[in-house]
Amino acid sequence: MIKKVAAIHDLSGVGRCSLTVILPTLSVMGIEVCPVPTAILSTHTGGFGDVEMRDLTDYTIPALEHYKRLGIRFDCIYSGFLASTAQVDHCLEFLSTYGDALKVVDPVMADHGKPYKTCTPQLRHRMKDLAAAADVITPNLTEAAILLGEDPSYTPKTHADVKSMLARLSALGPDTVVITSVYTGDEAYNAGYDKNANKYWKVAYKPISAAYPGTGDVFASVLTGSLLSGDSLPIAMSRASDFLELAIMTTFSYNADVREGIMLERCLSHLTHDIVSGYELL
Ligand code: PXL
Repeated sequence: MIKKVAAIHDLSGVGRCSLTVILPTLSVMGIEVCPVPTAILSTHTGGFGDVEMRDLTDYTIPALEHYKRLGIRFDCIYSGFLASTAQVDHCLEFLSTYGDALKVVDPVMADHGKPYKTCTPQLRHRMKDLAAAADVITPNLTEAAILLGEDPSYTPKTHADVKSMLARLSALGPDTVVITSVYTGDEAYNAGYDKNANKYWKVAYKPISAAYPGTGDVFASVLTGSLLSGDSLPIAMSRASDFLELAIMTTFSYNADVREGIMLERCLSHLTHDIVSGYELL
């Protein structure tokens, strides 16, 4: 059977992020995506000036009610960029309605030590409630610090610091935590924790000196698709890291406008093969 994911994210017209990358990524992995848009934006909020945005807060619950009337089943509820604090409650309603689904929360709020323009202090505060209700969370380092009530620019110095962050995030509720874009010593990696197995994982990647928007969304999508296909956490992390490394290397080689995100169209076919280059215990 084809797995079905309700993806509660925004739709940004230009800049390859959120639903425009989630849909093709999960589709090519053989998973059906049912988008539940939280907002429509002309571009993402990272560098295109005055964005045209429509908040769809009044849409989420009526859409859920319709799915309930139809008896639609979802194997996974996957939330990301939210436009209002009310949408935190709407996501919680989705999660409690589909209690058996895999609950993936990507707490999209910030990056590189700074919150995104639209992410208010209230929304940052409430995102913790959503993370607490998840099975899997995929914050980047800045979002991880925010969820833990630390300074958004906090950077861990050692593996022990990273493991402490992972354990404290898991203590909020989720059994599986993956922190992306961690840098300690001279190594860049994605770090994961599986509470049930009590194991910490590290998947290293080659860093590139350009920060493309939407990479967190692609990472969380590949991870979700992989977990839904039955992969273990280190394999899922490895597939997501390897794919991102390939997509970023490809995009960088063309000297493309960073704001436009990664050249997914050139790389998606790689997701049809198993690419697992390696993982280590953290
Ligand atoms: O990729 C994260 C993201 C998602 N959605 C919107 C964004 C961003 C990051 O800038 O602006 C609208």
